[in-house]
Amino acid sequence: MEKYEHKYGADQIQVLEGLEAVRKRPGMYIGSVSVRGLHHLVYEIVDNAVDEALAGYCKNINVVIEPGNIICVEDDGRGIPVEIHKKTGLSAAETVYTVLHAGGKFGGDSGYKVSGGLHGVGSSVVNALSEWTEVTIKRDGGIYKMSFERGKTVKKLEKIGETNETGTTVRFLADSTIFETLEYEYEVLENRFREMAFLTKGLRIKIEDKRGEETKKADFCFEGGLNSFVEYLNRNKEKINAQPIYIEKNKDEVPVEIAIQYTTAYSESIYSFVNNINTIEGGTHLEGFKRSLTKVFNDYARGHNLLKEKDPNLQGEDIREGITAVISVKVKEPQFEGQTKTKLGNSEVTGIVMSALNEELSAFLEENPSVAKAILEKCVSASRAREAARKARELVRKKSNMETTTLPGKLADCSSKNPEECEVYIVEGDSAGGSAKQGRDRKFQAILPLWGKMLNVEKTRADKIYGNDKLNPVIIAIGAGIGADFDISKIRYGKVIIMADADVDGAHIRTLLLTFFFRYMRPLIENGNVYLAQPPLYKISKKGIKDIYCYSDEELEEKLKEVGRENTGIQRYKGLGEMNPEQLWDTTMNPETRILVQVKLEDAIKADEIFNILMGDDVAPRRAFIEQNAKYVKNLDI
Ligand code: 28F
Repeated sequence: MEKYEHKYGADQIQVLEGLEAVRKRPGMYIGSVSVRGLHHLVYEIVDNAVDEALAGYCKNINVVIEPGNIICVEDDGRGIPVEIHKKTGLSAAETVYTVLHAGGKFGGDSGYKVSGGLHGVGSSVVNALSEWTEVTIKRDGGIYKMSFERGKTVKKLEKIGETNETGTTVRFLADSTIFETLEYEYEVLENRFREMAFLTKGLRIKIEDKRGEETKKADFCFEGGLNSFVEYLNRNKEKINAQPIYIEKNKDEVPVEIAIQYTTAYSESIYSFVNNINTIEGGTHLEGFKRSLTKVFNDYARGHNLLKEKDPNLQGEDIREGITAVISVKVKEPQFEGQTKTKLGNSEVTGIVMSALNEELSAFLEENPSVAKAILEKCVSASRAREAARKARELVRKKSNMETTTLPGKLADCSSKNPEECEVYIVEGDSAGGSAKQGRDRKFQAILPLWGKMLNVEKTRADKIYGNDKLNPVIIAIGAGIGADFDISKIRYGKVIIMADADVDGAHIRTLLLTFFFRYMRPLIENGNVYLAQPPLYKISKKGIKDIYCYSDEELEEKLKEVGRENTGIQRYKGLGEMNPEQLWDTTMNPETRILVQVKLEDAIKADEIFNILMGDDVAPRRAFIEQNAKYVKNLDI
């Protein structure tokens, strides 16, 4: 730290160079300059307010998206300190907003136990990447204000009034010369703040979107913490234990909070957080959770004769079938690993989570024998299904060994064997499949037609997936296995493209296939290999001009204005089958002209929920979801 201060000291020029580095390589600090990076700016500021809440001083955070995509975040914490900082010669507040890593600099004994985000370095990054920033602080009886442009101080901190309240308010406009878009997505922010409120028991976070004619708003405050989180995740599911199992414990100064509730579903939904950051890649805390869960349930089952002596132990996956759980730990010096730096590496955390859960979960099971029995019955039946699945899988393997490289009969493969350039179109219906086969470039494009009713994996246990005659061709064509066996390095095509009609049936098959990929080949989605083809909705034909294809109603209107409506033919395509091979190539398959939508996994929690709603048993939430989202159905982003 000494060295650091020496280097930057009071030298303003160096400070500016620091922020200049952020502007030169914004991706290094916020991941990207897409809408994702834009949202990151808001999270950085809100994280600081949440840190103040974790320190025990802030109860309310208000976020407003103002017209013009200005963000305003307000908290009722202590207010950022305003006195002059000895080393920099600047006020502490200005230092926080202009010196890169300033947060860490004060980190040691500022009363901040742990911190999310970039550990407090966020403020100066947001400042550097904003056209302007305004910070207002209420503290020590006064109201103080300062402002910046692109990270540079344009108005020093000055006292502008008196108050006996405390808190910090930050307003900023992201820099349009840096970000691809300034358009915040309300739903994405709302989701993140709901999650943050679940993770910080008792903290109230409000969000308001004042950009449109109608203000959208939400108000989140959960006294139940993770208990509320799990109840929310399971709100549309059939529960096995009515109340989540809730554990809150401090072990070796690491706060551990866990909530568990079993449902009758077949999937497992476990979400883990470290310092409020979603650890998508898991890590040592998740490892500890899984190990303890397996041990405690096996011990209980043996102790209570639910497993006989000759029975093998239940496996982890048996015990996790139908589980919904959230794990949150707060770690002082987290080490993040993995591709996206969302995997906890601190080895001591495994044991900490294990010992917390071992004690509390076994006590819970002893006190609630009927719940324990209901859960274990489900685990035992999951273990039988797993055994059946293993047999089914071996059968499939044996078969495919005998037939060695036999690809599905319906697959028209491409001649190239280089996965990087190869694509497979999964096409609904034989007639569209026929056109696609004739229209394709057979060097790198393969066609797999599907027909008949696709299996809904959301309502099916794993043993029925293996050997299913609708899914098997898809599995074998892709060539990388499924479930725990899935190996992304073996995929035969770099692009797996779902091509379905732009109607309700097409949407259905698309969702069925996406559900299957999400549950059984998730890395394929995570790795960005799954695409949706976008066939045109209309063709405009007019003498003397080339046919024009339109992919939406808006585009049709626009193009009709350009060419005029007189003597103009408009064809509405009802299905892919109506297009001849050449048209299909021109509009949907030619890499030069086609539109492909890459399926992205922005938010696995949301995606899990959507698939469950769309494909699960409960009808009412499905109808509500479809009604709410009808206008988006064409581009279902998960
Ligand atoms: C809308 C965004 O950023 N809120 C914040 C505080 C409070 C303190 C603080 C912040 C100590 C010296 C680094 C107050 N009193 N909302 C926010 N509230 N930062 S950010 O301290 C900053 C560190 O510089 C604070 C006593 N200790 C800490």
